[in-house]
Amino acid sequence: MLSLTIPRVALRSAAAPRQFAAAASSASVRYASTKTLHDAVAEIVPAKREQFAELKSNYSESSLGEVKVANLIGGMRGLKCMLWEGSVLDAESGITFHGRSIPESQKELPTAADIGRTGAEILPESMLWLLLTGKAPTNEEVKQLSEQLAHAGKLPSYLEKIIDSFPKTLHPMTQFSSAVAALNHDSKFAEAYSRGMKKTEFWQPTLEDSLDLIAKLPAIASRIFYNVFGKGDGKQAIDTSKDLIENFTHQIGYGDSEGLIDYLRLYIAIHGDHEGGNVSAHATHLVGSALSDPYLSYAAGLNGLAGPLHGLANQEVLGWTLELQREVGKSPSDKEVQDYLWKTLKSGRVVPGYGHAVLRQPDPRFTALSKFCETRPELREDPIVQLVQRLSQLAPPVLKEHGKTKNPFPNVDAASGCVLYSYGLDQFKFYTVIFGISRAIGALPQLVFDRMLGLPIERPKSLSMEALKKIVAK
Ligand code: FAM
Repeated sequence: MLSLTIPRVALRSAAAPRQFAAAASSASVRYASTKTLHDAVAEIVPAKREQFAELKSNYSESSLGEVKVANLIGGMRGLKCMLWEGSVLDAESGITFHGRSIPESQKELPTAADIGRTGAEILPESMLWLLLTGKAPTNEEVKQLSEQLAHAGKLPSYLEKIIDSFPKTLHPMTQFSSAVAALNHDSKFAEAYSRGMKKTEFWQPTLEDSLDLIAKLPAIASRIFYNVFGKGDGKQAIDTSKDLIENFTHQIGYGDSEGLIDYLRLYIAIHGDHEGGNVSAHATHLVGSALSDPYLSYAAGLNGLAGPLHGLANQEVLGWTLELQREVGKSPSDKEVQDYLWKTLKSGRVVPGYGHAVLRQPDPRFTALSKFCETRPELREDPIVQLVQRLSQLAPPVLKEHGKTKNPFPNVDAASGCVLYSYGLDQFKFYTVIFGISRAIGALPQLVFDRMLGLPIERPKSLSMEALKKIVAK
């Protein structure tokens, strides 16, 4: 297996023990004036540990609020009980990645054009670097990371055989999580753990596995895509001069769509992290807390992402929007759209793409994708994209009047799948797999932080209703 993270030259010995230096890959590219991602992460380890030690020794007994019965029976909403470094979600202003909003990240992070490719959107590789280090990378650092990922993107033949053996009728998300779990066959973390590696060094093979997995996700996804939908090159060819998403888009047979390539870069970059409490991030973190390797941990996250209230929503939104279009035609009146919204609600269904467990304003990720649509003539004229924009105006008043959801505004899924559809990527069942490529760049960095800080196994306390009653009746 390729080692992604180890620079060819001059590793600080405290940060990278001998066995990792020895594993340095000939594929790993080093630019004279740049550091590798491994170097950049190693640099922040002492400060992160110091910050953690200070919190632990000075504030362990400080309260972050009380736990109410409503928290226990209400999906733990609002309970501050998890450490998550990469991003913080504010109910009003939305997500920030190490303090940067989406527009700020778009200004600061290197784009495809910055590394000599075509495209104006954030490269997911840049976001990955930011999430892991808290700093924006230089253009050279991202170029190097992009090349390292490309070099490690090829699938081992045992995995190709496993993927090819799945029935075509198996949902692509089930195939995706199974294939990801199977990669633990090659886990550097599992191997190092069984050799008795010191706890303080756990973060290193975790980083190595995480980058290996991120590098391979596009090829896993596109092999599934080829097997199920018969589109793409079938071989998951990788051109090391292309970035992660350009290669992926070629692999699934849409490589000539410059608009889709740039859309997917933005999509993957901004879907990556949404703090720790969402199901996919939390599941990855929870399973990882048992020191399961990154492949097993992220497979758990993907299984959560496959739920209709979480990642599957983008598939649901498109199905629902097309149903709406079929019922009311391509140029419906406002009243026809509103009636359809009411019909959905009265039948006891949710309006997919609306509402959020934390956000109380329109999702800034939705806003970023909408802005992308405004910049592209091919999307501005597209009937589905136009319908998505109209819905974002018409649905909130209906949902407010309906009176149930705490957030009547669009979330990211209200737009994400519809834009894919407009670009001709109309295999709905694949949409959550694309989300799954993205979530890895947020959930896996946290596993690295978990192990850098030596976080313990998660074990919250549960209570039966009987036990609960005894406590509250006192
Ligand atoms: N349409 C109709 N009813 C809705 C609704 C919607 N879009 N969103 C919430 N509600 C209902 C909800 O079902 C609940 O009803 P009950 O009391 O009968 O159970 C009530 O409003 C209160 O829910 P809430 O507190 O506002 O939301 P939750 O935190 O329980 O749930 C979501 C959050 C996202 C699961 C919920 O808003 C929903 O089901 N939305 C539609 C599905 C969707 O778009 N999911 C994607 C979320 C996205 F951000 C992601 O994870 N990818």
